[in-house]
Amino acid sequence: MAMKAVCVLKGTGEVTGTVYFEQQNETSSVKLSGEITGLTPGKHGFHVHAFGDNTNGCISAGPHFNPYGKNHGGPTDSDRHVGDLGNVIADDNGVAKIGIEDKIATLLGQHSIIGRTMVIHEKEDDLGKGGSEESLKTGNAGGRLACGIIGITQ
Ligand SMILES: [Cu+2]
Ligand SMILES: [Zn+2]
Repeated sequence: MAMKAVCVLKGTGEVTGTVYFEQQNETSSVKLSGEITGLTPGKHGFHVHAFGDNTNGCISAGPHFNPYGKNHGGPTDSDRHVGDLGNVIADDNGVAKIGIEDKIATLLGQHSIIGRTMVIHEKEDDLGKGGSEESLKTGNAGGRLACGIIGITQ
């Protein structure tokens, strides 16, 4: 059974975006598409955070979604949070086009990312390679520019 989801990113500044998710079945990867605008050019950390809670802004989304108790890493690492989708890259106009295929994050089953929060960060995610404790938790990606709750769509 295919599943589709969508997330509208908003924050306190100019950064906005829409992210679309699609997954064919339990064993297939999830495909993300869409666009984020208003960014500074370059890389920005992009994660699924644990809670679908934006009551106090993006900070209420909590830490990276990590149901298996792993360290922070990059999308291709085996030691990574389920929510670790790496970086998106904004062009000179501050626009990041999203084209991600991920094998770990899923829209289906017990550890689905639906109902959790997608966050776009101020800085580049070091993918756990920063050589510090913080790198293994957050990737030193800095502040949360915009976020939105991942919801089911048709
Ligand atoms: Cu994050
Ligand atoms: Zn992480």
